Amino acid sequence: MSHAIPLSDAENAAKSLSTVAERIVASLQRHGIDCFFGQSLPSKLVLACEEAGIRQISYRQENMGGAMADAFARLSGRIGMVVAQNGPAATLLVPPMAEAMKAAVPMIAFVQEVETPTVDRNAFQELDHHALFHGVTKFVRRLDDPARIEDYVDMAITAATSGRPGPAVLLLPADVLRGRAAPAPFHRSLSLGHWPLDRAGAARETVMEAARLIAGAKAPVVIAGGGVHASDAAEALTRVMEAAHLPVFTTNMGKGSVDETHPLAGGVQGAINARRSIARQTRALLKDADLVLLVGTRTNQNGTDNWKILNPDACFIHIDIDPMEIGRTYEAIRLQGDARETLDLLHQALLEQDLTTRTTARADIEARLAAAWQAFEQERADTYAAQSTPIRPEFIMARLQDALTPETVVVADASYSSMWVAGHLRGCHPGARFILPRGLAGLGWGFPFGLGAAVARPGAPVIAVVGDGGFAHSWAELETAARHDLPLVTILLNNGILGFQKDAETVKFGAWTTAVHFAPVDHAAIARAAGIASERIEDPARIGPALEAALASRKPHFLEVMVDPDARPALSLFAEILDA
Ligand SMILES: Cc1ncc(C[n+]2csc(CCOP(=O)(O)OP(=O)(O)O)c2C)c(N)n1
Ligand SMILES: [Mg+2]
Repeated sequence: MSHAIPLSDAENAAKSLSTVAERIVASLQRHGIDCFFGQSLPSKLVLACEEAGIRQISYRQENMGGAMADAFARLSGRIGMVVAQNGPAATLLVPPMAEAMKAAVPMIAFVQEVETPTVDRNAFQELDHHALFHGVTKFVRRLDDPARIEDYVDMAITAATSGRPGPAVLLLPADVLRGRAAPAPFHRSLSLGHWPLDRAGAARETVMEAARLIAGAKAPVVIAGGGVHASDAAEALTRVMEAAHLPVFTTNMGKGSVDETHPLAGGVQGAINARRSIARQTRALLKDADLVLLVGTRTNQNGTDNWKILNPDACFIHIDIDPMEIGRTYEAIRLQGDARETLDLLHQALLEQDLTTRTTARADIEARLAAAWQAFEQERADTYAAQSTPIRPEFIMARLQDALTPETVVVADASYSSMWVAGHLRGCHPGARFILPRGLAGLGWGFPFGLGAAVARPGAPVIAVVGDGGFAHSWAELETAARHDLPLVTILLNNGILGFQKDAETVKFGAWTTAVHFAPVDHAAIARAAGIASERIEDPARIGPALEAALASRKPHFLEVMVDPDARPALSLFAEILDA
């Protein structure tokens, strides 16, 4: 929904402002941006932001600031904003933009550009930013004309928040920022900093065809991806699930898009499908499916376990905002549109069908799913309840499960942290959020994701689960957490190794390289040195009470848990080891 402010106010405000930087700030306010991740640069812009009351959350390194902006966007429904210096600082924004690009998360970066008269003279820290950002953004422009400030801010934000969302960059030459703004030739009053910006549904006739096919199918299933969360479509998906009695599975990014304790919920499907996984127990339901409704998913390698878990002979229906994702691998009835809007249309169309086949099928589906969850609980019971030392990560997940509330946000780094969270926690309401860097699965995103999440949801409990390898990318941001007093509870799984790396090399080559074992690190001491309450935990009995106290403190808190280096998540790659 767009929120217009009275034109006269905007015009008056614009007239009374003098510099380009100040006029950019007025635009940011119009777009509802009240905070950003930065490190003072571009100085003129950041000074103007702070003067206007837009809060700067200061990062220690640009990689991390970009990841914070990403998680902020995923959880707030608003665009994430990050700012940086030209040259080396700009290069460090590339990794978080790459993740946001692949995961379809809207981000706007304001990057300083060298002074206009020095362009193409090898100015200090001059770099071809257009070329730099080309592969990781939807939009890169330089603002040169002091009369076109609003045009370019609005274009960049529109690019980020519309269609398939993603990062946009506005390059701001330092001299232009300091210079006087000129009157804007056209009025702009809309607020565009929320997403999805436009909510177009798929065409009615195609929706009707999809509804007819679902009503007539013998064994339809739903695969829900991250697009369901992006579109705030959890309730809409739940209505479709209920109306047509459809079993719903999710990808890692779609985790929580339906209540995972609902009798029609099948939990996460994908590559975590070996021993001690729910996916292993529900796989037969996918194999038996004669119709697959895909919602907001890229049908990527991980989500489909190498494109093996879906029956290729099934009829596919695909709802996606991005027309290129529809039919990428599985040719499908094309429902191109916003997930929430299209699911609502599908729901209405389903109610016009004879749903007798679906109604009759429900009891059997629920029985199969209940049996699957029960078999999963039995199979994982040994590790989930294990009081052993070093501690089993599954036991930590059991304590985390006890602590989950409808408001809790769980964030994880790539590698095993993501897999323990995706594979063992059970979201207990539609739209429960688990923020995982599955765009590219880069190491080091977990901790800054947690910080961005804590900014986006100030009242909510936020817990980040990270590995010792990935966390080392982000140590410096402990000071960020302390300085801004962000109530993030971090659980570090210290197994002393690059766990996935070591185990994957073992499976593939029967050997591992010298890089995978770390020297011992006292992470709790590092956190303490940065001013954060911390504890190293070696006794499993401490986990529950420590977690409870950390959450109750509403302060940044760091729990380093010494975990079993031989604990492996149920990744299909490890199927043979785990079954041995
Ligand atoms: C930026 C980046 N570098 C390298 C990798 C490759 N990689 C994937 S998992 C992994 C090991 C992670 O170790 P740690 O963070 O300690 O987690 P663990 O698996 O031990 O729980 C590595 C090196 C990656 N995914 N991203
Ligand atoms: Mg590790």
